[in-house]
Amino acid sequence: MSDPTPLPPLVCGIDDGYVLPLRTLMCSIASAHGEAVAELRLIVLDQGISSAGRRAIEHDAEHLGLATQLRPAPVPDPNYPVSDWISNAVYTRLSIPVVIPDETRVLYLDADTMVLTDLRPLLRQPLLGSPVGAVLDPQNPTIGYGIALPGWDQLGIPIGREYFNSGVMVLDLTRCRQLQTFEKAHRFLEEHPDKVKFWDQDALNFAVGNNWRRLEARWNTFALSPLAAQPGFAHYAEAFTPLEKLLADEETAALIHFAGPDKPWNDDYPQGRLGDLYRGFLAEVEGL
Ligand SMILES: [Mn+2]
Repeated sequence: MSDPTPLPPLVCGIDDGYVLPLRTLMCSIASAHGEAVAELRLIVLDQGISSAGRRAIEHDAEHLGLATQLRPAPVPDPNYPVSDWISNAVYTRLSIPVVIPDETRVLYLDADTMVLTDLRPLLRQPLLGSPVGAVLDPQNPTIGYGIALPGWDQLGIPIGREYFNSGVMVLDLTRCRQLQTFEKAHRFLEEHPDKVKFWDQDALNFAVGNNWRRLEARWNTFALSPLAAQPGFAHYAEAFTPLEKLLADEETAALIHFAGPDKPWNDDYPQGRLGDLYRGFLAEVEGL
């Protein structure tokens, strides 16, 4: 017998530039769940998606049998720091408690992820009172030994504290509201824009402190093998998260995260198993 309790929704947040990755992620979700896709719900935080983009998402949702709702998200504060390949849309996830006041728990997924197995165990993962469940960031696992939260010493954060990746998060929104987690993240970005390296992720780690539930690495496994094969690749966190283990994690991953500037929907993405898998879902989108 399956659990009759309705599952919390999945949540993504995108601007118009990420419509195709989102549709590819939706394909991977449908493929990983078979008929159980009918138990899932997806809420898309709409950060200025074009009407053609919205139509495409709704069309795919219907064909995949994935109940999908688009909700307008407020424009992030234009003064929040952005850099490199990252647009202001990275802060869309910080509007979750405001745009989704009607849920007590959600699973947030970045649009640069690919789902390979059933997400239902993750949707039901107990957080034991923590506001956030997440996976240790494989490239910046601890404060002071990577480049995350560069102002950590002035902010009073102890060296060596563990740091999570914000691309996959189970959020207990009731706890977040009690602890004012998102308010603290916003205040951090307003007060300390000079101490931000990883955008929303630094802000959420600052706000949450050490009070986050550690999830298994398979729920947010970075696609590192295609990058590790490139000349000039360096892994700075070897002492905490050995590269050999991270590469082995790809074999058992439930969810692959294409973090960083190299994206598998671009033609220059390195060849390999993960890129091939992604391109399979991309081709499926074109056929829907
Ligand atoms: Mn990401």
